[in-house]
Amino acid sequence: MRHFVIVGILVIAMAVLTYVGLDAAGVASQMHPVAASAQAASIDQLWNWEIIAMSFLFALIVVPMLYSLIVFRRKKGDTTDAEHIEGNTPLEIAWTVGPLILVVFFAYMGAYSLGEVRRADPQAFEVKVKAQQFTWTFEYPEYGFVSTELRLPVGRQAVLKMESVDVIHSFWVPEFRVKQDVVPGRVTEYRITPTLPGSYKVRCAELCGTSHAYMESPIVVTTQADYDSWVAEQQALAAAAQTPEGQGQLLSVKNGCTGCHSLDGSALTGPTWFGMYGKEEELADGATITVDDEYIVESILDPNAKIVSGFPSPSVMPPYQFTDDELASIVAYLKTLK
Ligand code: HEC
Ligand SMILES: [Cu+2]
Repeated sequence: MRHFVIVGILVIAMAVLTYVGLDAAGVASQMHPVAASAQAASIDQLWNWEIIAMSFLFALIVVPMLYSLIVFRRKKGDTTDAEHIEGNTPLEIAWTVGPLILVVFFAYMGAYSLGEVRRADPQAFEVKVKAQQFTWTFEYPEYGFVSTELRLPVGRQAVLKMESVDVIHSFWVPEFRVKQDVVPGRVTEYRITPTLPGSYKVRCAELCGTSHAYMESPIVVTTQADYDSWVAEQQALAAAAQTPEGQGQLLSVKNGCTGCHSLDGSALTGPTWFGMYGKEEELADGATITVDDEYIVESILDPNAKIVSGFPSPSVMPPYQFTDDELASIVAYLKTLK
């Protein structure tokens, strides 16, 4: 009996020490980035309960093992056999009922946080998300524009209706905690209520091809006022799409081009569009061409026809299909980028 009391006390002490140690090492709190959504709360709470259970189970195994190793060590000269034990009913009941309670508790906690994460706000506004190798695009049907970054006002639930045009992707913003697959041929739903203004990133969390690692887009959470002025800006941009240049700009945003091609000279997955038109371009095979209408059209319809020097072959750019009108407006738009 004395041994049980000592081991019991040691187990509790060890469990507390383990939990405090893990917490100080940042496992319970800092392993996650800052929580930036209402949905994060119940997930972080579940995580915390799991760390507590882990600390206790760790102590429950390690303490009796070490205690037995030290206290019940064979004495010098003792050659007798150990005591023969034939089952122990109370012990068997305990190790069946204990884990059962634990599993039921976590099943309840899991179901509870799933319910919290999925809870629909009738006031939620919709954003259509399109995933494709290797970009995200965000359509705001309420306002009629498309964007390569996702802007959300703080404190309002957004419901993302997500579709993939090619393979399986996964929408993951670590600060929001929730993660959801995007599957071709069906629409998946993702509900989020941002609570903390700031800049985050959506990362694709499902290996989806060669440039999977670069499949990330900005997420910006702002106050309602900043959000409203951004919406007005985007709407003005969409209105400007009446001209061929504007139409070309809209097409390139809508088709995810600007996820790979920067407009300001910076390097993304593809060559920058800044100053591209009319420039002498070196190709992977050593030839040099001048970027003109014909070359641009060919690059869009058949990216593998000519690979720009320094980029992998076959090209990571998918082939596109456009009408002649659309191609002309994309060319017109590219001419303006200098
Ligand atoms: C997944 C990333 C990706 C997407 C999306 C993408 N591209 Fe590209 N693009 C590339 C890469 C990489 C290259 C360079 C390799 C090559 O020549 O194919 C390239 C090359 C080009 C070139 C030739 C550039 C030069 O400097 O010679 C043009 C023009 C072009 N893309 C237009 C487009 C248009 C228009 C769209 C959208 C309709 C688009 N791209 C979408 C990655 C992409
Ligand atoms: Cu992906």
